[in-house]
Amino acid sequence: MSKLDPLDLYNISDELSDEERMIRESVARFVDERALPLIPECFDAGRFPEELIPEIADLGLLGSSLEGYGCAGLNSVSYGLICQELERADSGLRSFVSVQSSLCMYPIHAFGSEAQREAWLPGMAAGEIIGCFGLTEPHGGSDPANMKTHARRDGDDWILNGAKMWITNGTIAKIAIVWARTEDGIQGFIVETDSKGFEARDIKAKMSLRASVTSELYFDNVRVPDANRLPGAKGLKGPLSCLTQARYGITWGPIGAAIACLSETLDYTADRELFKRPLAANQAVQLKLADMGRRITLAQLMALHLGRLKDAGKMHPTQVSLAKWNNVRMALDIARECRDVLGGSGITLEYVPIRHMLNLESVITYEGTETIHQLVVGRELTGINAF
Ligand code: TGC
Ligand code: FAD
Repeated sequence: MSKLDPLDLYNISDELSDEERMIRESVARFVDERALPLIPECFDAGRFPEELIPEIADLGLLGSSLEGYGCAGLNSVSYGLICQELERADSGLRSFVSVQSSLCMYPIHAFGSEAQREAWLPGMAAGEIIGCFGLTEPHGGSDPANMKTHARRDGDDWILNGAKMWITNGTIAKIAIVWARTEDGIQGFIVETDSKGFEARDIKAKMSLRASVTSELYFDNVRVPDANRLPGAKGLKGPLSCLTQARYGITWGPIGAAIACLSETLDYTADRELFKRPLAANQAVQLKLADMGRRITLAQLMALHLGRLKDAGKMHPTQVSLAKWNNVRMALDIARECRDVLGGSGITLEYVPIRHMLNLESVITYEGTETIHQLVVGRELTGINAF
């Protein structure tokens, strides 16, 4: 019998097309050769590696599943694999690509006018124009229907006032997709960040996603031309549809983080000798490792099936909630357990688990907290809205 790959126990790779495998391998190469040598220092310094943006763009990873406008037009499984490989390096790198692709380019592609698509998407695919997505507000992100940021019509313009909180890429963005209450319901605006009255400030002293930019946005009578309003989005459905795209990517990303943790822990427990035998020779340790293999395999199967459903146009948002909940919880628990198995070494940035563990505390909170996704699934099962 041939030996199984400990990080792919069900040979998921065999289920991928040649193109999907090739994409995964090229992103994996970028991660190993270019990202991983930089990431621990970036995390330590609290710095996003902006110097990687041109290479990320050259690989076609920005807006990769969109058609036209300089985008690669890949399928959803390929987008998932991209997220998985990037998050094998760091959740911050995957976050950057999620926000640019699913939260900024997707709404322009799906809800924008032809002029907006032509004006913004090619530069965004090339990594020359960075976007951020402003939905969450300081008084409570789980309930975006209660947003206070508002836009008032003034001739051919809109006047925007309010604030957004916890915004990835905020201070490096050239445009912000801002969701605001209007007389005609919630609408989305492409706000140029050099507009008068717009301010972005970095949130400091984060203990999670340190290799990512997280900001607050302020709008003080910002004048936005009506030409920058997304004409195809009315109501909360607009931003929630963007979240479905990004959450889908997040069902794959944490698998990469979990794989990175398990891989390092397998090496560590094989090499480390305690009580005259390798740590991996203890039943108590093998039980932990086997359980990690089980949980990673289940997450891989879930993500792949979800991706195939999405590519067939059959994916339901509740299925995304189920997978986001399961796969982030899986990765967070595995990162914490790997940190423990590494003993004292596990608390340093020399090994990956503590960095992934800290990052995953954000991943389990953003794009809908674990509780929100549990309640979405509960609502589906019972028909009762418990929010
Ligand atoms: P509800 O009444 O359920 O729905 C309002 C309308 O939206 C539709 N809808 C969806 N459409 C697409 N995808 C989804 N996932 C959708 N969920 C709902 C729904 O059909 C309805 O349409 P219509 O036509 O009937 O009007 O809305 P609700 O107010 O009860 O809220 C439901 C709830 C709690 C699930 C929602 O508010 C929610 O998801 N809250 C969590 C908010 C959240 O996830 N924020 C994330 C902010 S962005 C972020 O975190 C980026 S991190 C980026 C990174 O760095 O990776
Ligand atoms: P709250 O909504 O105040 O929730 C607090 C607690 O209450 C949570 O545990 C929650 O699960 C629980 N809770 C809420 N409602 C219920 C209920 N009905 N029943 C039981 N428990 C409940 N947002 C953006 O718009 N754009 C971004 O780019 C972005 N990037 C982010 C990056 C980072 C690093 C982080 C940490 C967040 C980011 N967010 C972004 C915000 C993120 O989406 C919110 O943090 C998240 O939606 C939760 O909102 P909140 O932090 O206000 O918590």
